[in-house]
Amino acid sequence: MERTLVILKPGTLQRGLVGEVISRFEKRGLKLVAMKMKQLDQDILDVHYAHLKDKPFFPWLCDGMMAAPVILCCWEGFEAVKVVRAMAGSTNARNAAPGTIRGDYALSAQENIVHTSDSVENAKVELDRFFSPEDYCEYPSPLNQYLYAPDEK
Ligand code: IDP
Ligand code: MG
Repeated sequence: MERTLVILKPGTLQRGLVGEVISRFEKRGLKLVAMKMKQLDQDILDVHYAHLKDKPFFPWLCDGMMAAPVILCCWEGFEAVKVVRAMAGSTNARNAAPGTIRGDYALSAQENIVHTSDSVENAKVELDRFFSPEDYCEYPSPLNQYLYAPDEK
């Protein structure tokens, strides 16, 4: 099973949407295997958002990401990276389809509720950035027989 990183951004906590957003992933059938609350700082954001360092909005993005703690989640499932990414919707929430998280809860290109890993390779790098091996919890998944066909692992 694949694993992907979701960050519930500070706005999700500030707006009281943490439970709503987490419940979407739970209801879809994804398995929560690691979770923690963390105050991000500039050093980790310089790495996490290195691809945006030269953008004019980079300082505002970082201010928003440090305005309150974030909730870091690792979700597991068959092809979880693309499934979770599709659930988030377009980066600019005004372009995000209704039914996606951003399309239902946000109106901004910056303040867009969640971060989701964009590829399997980046998911591994990002999970290692925020989680240690001992942060992951092992527990049974008895519902998998109802969620997946035998070849979907
Ligand atoms: P993603 O979060 O959908 O993967 P990225 O391009 O990786 O999108 O951008 C990371 C974050 O930077 C976005 O989630 C958003 O918060 C912010 N961002 C991206 N593009 C813009 C923009 O044009 N204006 C303001 N903020 C932006
Ligand atoms: Mg991205």
